[in-house]
Amino acid sequence: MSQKYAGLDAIEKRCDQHGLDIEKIKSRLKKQHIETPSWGYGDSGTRFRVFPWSGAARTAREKLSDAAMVHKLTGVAPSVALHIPWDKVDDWLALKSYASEIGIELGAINPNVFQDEAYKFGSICHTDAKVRRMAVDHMLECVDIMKATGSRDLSLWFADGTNYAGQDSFRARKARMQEALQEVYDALPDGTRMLIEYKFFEPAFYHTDLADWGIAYILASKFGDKAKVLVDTGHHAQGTNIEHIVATLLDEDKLGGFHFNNRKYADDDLIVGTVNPFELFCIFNELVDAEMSESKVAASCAREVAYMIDQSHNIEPKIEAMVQSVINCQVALSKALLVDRKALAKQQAAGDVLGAYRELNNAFECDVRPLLAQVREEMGLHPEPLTALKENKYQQKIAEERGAKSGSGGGYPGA
Ligand code: PSV
Ligand code: MN
Repeated sequence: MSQKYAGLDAIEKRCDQHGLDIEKIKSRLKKQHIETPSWGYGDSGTRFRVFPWSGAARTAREKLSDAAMVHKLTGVAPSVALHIPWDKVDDWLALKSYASEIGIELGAINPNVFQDEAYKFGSICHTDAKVRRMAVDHMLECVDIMKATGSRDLSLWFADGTNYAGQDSFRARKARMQEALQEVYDALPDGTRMLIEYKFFEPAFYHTDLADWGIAYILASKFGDKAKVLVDTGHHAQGTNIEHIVATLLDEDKLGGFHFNNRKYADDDLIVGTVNPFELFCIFNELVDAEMSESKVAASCAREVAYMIDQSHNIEPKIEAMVQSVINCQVALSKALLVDRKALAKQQAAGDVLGAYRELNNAFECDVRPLLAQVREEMGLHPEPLTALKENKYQQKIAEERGAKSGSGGGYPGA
């Protein structure tokens, strides 16, 4: 007999009053898919210090095992993104079957073209054709890895940029970037996609070649349907309206995926939805709106979006942080599903500025925790994933087995 969670009545009442189908909402929540990143399970830090965490994953298999635990607890994190070469193994098929044994899948493949000595002045935008060749070859190797792992998405981010005006020619760099990416695009097997991520600064401080969604969109449009834009929520200037970007890309069939995280200032590794939960809700609201929309283009684009977390936790317990991240995405989706879209459209058409705002905000203010507990119970899970994590002692077990590395100066995860 299924238990009814305290507070679920309020949600049921809202659904009744607003003509929302609670069974449909629950079934959408059960289908949510949040991909976690392998690099979120290993030790990482800032350039000032890496604080070791007892139990941090040291190998690709350990990262998969941690990701499998996050999925076991939440039920909605069934795949793991890999970064190459951080997660490179000799036998991809063996890794793939290990993943499936522990109940997960290998997800997006992220080529790393920012850590080699050769990339000091860039990778695919470098003036030296030999360096560009090296970067393209690495991406082509990643396309081969995708064939072995069965991954759908090649997720691309470039650290390319300059630090001073005049350091290089913007247009020449743009041409080099386009030529390199075209070669990779042409190698993509059917059914796979290239996700083009942008970031307005860091590590370059004067200009970044792929700085914003406009540049990513231009490239993706030139290549074709398999090329889409990836929105990393932490990669915008303060105040940028991310939900507007999301809506625009959905409408153009060019939104490919997300890297979720949050930030107060400039770094982007905080847990998604912690600094600005309203922004995350507004992003999910656009996605749900597109999924339900009469526009076939936006609806089908929304259904194919890859929802990924991109966070390297520096001081947080890593598994707990990832479970919390997944929960925050569940909360945002639940609230977006509770928006009364018909009533909202009416308020918009009537020009009722604040009525429309309140219509949206009423969904944001719902306490969705009982709904999520109910959904989890129906999925055969513990209603509180963080309690289940504490109870199952997984973190103690890996701390004992793996121990802690000694700390070191900073660096990227996996460095
Ligand atoms: C860069 O800041 C980024 O967001 C890219 O997605 C990388 O692949 C990832 O972080 C890890 O460095
Ligand atoms: Mn990212």
